[in-house]
Amino acid sequence: MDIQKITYVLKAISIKGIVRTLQYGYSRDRIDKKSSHNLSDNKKLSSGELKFVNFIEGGIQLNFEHASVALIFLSHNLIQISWEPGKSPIPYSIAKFDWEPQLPQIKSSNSGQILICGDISVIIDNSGGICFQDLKGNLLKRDNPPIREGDRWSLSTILTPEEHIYGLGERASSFNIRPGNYNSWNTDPAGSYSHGKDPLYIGTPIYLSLSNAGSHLVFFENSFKSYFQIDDSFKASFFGGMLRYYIIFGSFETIISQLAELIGLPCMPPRWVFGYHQSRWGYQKEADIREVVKGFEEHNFPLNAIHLDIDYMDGFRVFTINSNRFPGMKKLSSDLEVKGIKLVASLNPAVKRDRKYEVYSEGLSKDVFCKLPNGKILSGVSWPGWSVFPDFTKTEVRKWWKQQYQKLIDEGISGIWHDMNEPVSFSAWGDKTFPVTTSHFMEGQGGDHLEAHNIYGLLMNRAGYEALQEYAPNKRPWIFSRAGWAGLQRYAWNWTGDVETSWESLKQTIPTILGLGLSGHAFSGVDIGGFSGSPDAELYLRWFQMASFLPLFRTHSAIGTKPREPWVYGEPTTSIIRNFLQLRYKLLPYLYTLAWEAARSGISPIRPIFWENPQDQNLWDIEDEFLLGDAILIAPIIKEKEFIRQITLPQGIWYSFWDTQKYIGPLQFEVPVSLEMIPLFIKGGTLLPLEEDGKIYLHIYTDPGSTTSNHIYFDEGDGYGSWRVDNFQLIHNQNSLDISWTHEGDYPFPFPLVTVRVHGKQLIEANVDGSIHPIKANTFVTPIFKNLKLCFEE
Ligand code: MIG
Repeated sequence: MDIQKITYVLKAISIKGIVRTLQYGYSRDRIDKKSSHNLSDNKKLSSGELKFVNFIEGGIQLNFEHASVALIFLSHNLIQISWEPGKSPIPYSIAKFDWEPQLPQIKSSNSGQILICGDISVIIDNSGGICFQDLKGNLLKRDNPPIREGDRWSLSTILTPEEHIYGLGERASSFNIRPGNYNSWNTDPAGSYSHGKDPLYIGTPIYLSLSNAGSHLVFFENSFKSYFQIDDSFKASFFGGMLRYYIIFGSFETIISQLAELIGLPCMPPRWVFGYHQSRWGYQKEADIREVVKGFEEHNFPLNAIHLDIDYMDGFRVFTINSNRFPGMKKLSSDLEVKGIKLVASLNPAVKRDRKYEVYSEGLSKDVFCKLPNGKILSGVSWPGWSVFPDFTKTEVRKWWKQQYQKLIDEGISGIWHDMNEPVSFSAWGDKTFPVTTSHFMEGQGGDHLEAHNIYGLLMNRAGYEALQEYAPNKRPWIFSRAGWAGLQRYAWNWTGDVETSWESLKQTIPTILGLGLSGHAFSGVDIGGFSGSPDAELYLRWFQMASFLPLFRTHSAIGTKPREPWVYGEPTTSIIRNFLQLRYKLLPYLYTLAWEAARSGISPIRPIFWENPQDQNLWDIEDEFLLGDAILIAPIIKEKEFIRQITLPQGIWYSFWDTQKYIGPLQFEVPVSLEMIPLFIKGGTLLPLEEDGKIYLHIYTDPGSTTSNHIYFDEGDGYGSWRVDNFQLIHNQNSLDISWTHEGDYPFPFPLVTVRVHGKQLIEANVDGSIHPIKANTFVTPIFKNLKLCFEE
């Protein structure tokens, strides 16, 4: 623990608080001692002898001596497998139930059952082993017969030597998580974390496999505490519940969009969210906020949001505002609104035990809090001291919790930040969460914390999302959350929590966010500069440069760290940061279009480099670069004093953003870098919209011989009014380029003129809908057009 960390921990926790964490640890252990979660006398059982076979809609059901399995094709490349016995999951994550019935061809033989649907054939042998093949007989996946031990299922899948595994939610590991051992048990690492820490806040049991056989994705719909051992095989073990999992085969686009069909699409955020956010645990009062805003104005730095950490509350009582520190929240929010700056407020699930506090007393009378098996309300420790916690697994509780947000919305709060929802109860030792025996309502089915823990945050977000929908009906809800599970993307973004301030954690950001994206969590971000410490100018700058290309673009830091407004480092840092801020704002039309695409397909704006060419194994381990959409490749600087950077480019033409230098991939090479920049490459064939000073620039990067299409999405920036999508088709010839421009939707094109700029060729003639336009420096200005022909120098 470094000095800074100790200071902030001490500042944050009083002596009384420390005593409480001792008391809590003691009481949690005592409660859990009585629990029956004891494995010792359970035998390992496999499914046993096959008894009989049933044909069911879309698939087959096999009854074995000790278990049964139902295998159903939900679509021709999405298969649901459910092994019983075991409690069925409440389908909190599931967005689609009415799949069009599939009619797989089924062949039974003495050695097993074969199902063929679309391009997939599945073979279930008589001991419960399942093989997946393509129609050519290539093996895609092989699951051993699962094993049951007491209430616990485990399943092992054989991996091929070259197979790479990605995802499992939020992981501080290498991007390829094989080999490794991982837990799914949402956890606050407390203080800060860096590479190797496990588990973290979001342990989504979704992974992507990439091998010579192609790619597939697996989602275990089982929220129980679980762990995954990945080496020669992928072994998944669950502390309870039936063993239900889904497998999706196909290309990345197919896999991710099918996943999104199953667990829901991310919601379309308001446009301001893509601007810059400033936050700090330690902006204590209104004057601090106004001061920060003034700083942004004085330094000519754009700003779209300020975040209020827990200090805005009255004694950490959730849904209250401290009236000494924030005597006029409404006035503050409306003053900021005029400047285009939104307020985002932090919320924790813990409710202070204080009879005079309405949320607590009302909650008591409505019976909303989690209870222990003896019927008493569970008390835990959080920022407000002894606290109780809503049981979000009950519809009426979510409804009650939802109603609380109205107070904040009435004060002009635009966005919500959900923290501590793993959930956390501070404890001097052991697991910093509820006793595992805590009883949850589980929509009437009843269940313990082993089952409810991982979905606690998901359901808190659901309540919050529904609150914003209801109380700010003309705005699009925007929440970001520290914890979550499969389905979180429907309600909230996330961020990577309390990352340590270090070069190592800067480096970790890329694999962590890529893994989140492949687990369904399309929109993430990181505390710029790291949470726990005080970065020097170089580390802050490099972190800032990387985050300029992440969905959530926010500086945040722990209490007790040095000030970290983006100008505090002075020159040259301040000017470089301003340039990156400006670049981010230029990219808004592109970012917003990616958000719209994500909201239709589930595909994260942040993608691994192998997305470009899954066949190229040299890309499978690249974790120091990422793609923003399919047009921009970012190679952030993640090492101290690095001025030469090794770059890997996938196949195709790539142009350096800074000087239009052309590269032909696949290629590995070195480029010199300076503090002023990080390497950025634009893919040939792209039409990249950049917005600057109220004008739009269409940057065209040529790729002779190809046909490409690009979209730009526009709307009011919030709400549910009209929209438009501009579609550009580009036919790139050797010395000319034909562009046709069509659009859908009623929203008027927001610019009177467009500036077209060509990269990679010398422009000699621009024919816009039949008339020739004057050209200067490879650039010309035109109103909206239908057809454009560009002619280049030979
Ligand atoms: O126990 O609200 O991850 O961003 O500043 C720490 C105070 C609670 C953890 C969050 C962090 C936030 C801090 N919170």
